[in-house]
Amino acid sequence: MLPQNDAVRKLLRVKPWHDAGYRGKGNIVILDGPEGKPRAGMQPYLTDVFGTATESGHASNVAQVIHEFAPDAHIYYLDSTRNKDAVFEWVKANKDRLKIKFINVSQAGLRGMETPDFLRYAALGLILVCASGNDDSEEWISYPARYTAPNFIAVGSATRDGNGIAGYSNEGEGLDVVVPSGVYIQREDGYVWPVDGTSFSSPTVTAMLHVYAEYLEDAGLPDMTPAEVEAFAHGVALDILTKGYDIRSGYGLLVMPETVPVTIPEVKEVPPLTAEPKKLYHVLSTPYLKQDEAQAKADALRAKGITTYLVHSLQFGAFGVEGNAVNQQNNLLENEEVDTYIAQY
Ligand SMILES: [Ca+2]
Repeated sequence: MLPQNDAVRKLLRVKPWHDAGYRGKGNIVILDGPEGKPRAGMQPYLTDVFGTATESGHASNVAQVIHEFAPDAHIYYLDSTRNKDAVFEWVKANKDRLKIKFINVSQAGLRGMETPDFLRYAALGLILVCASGNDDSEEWISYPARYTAPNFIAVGSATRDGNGIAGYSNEGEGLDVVVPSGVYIQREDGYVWPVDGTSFSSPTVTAMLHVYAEYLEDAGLPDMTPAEVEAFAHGVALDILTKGYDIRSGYGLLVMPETVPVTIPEVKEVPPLTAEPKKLYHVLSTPYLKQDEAQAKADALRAKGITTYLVHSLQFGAFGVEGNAVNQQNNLLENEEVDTYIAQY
């Protein structure tokens, strides 16, 4: 990630989620034009699925913007302007294997023309995060962003400070949220520059929603339906401009929830209870330990023949006081026999 984007990551409250370990692991699809060749350094996270990219350009830039907000995500890029049916069939055949939830569409029908080709992706249950278009329209947003199914999240461009709307950003009914464009990306020779346009607001939103979905999965919570994703985006957005929904900013500036919600962490590899569990079970609570330090402590206990649960808690405040930690851990193990804890604060 580029330090030049620290300010926008802070504005959109993405940083605490990254710090808590939610950096967007998983897969995202982008449907874009022909210019999606990975630049040097992008190969680890960007796959040109059909190998048809002609050069590095618009689609490569979109992928870099996603990477700035979801650095652990892998991006599958397809040129949806050619071989449309083959592209669709690939997505249909691979979406479950790759657990694809979100598709970024930084494309817009010319002058508000319809783009029905994207409807079939929505019919698969996928969520298409779409740029509202750069026609400076004050009356309509472009398709596919304009489609009314909840599967289409329409994204416009806010100004850098998040308080206004960029002049070019299409405004109209159906606009869901805005975020700034002007995200910095890097060319192969090291040159860093900002990319402007709703094409580069949409991937920011794609990445943020993907990070939230990663959190839900990690917490063992159910996937959001398209309607729930839309409701989440509307609910978490900061209202700007005129009070309430307005066609310039939609529901407002999309930000992440202010804090990472507290959940009871999942305990992995619970061994079967043995005849005398009472003195065998230890729990290492490690809210502020580095993962490798916690692992070393757990290994040391195990080396002594003590069965040890290692509980990684990235949720801030989950174990505010020691007594709380004990209660939490009893609950999470559903085992009142646990009587020894090592808690680090
Ligand atoms: Ca408003």
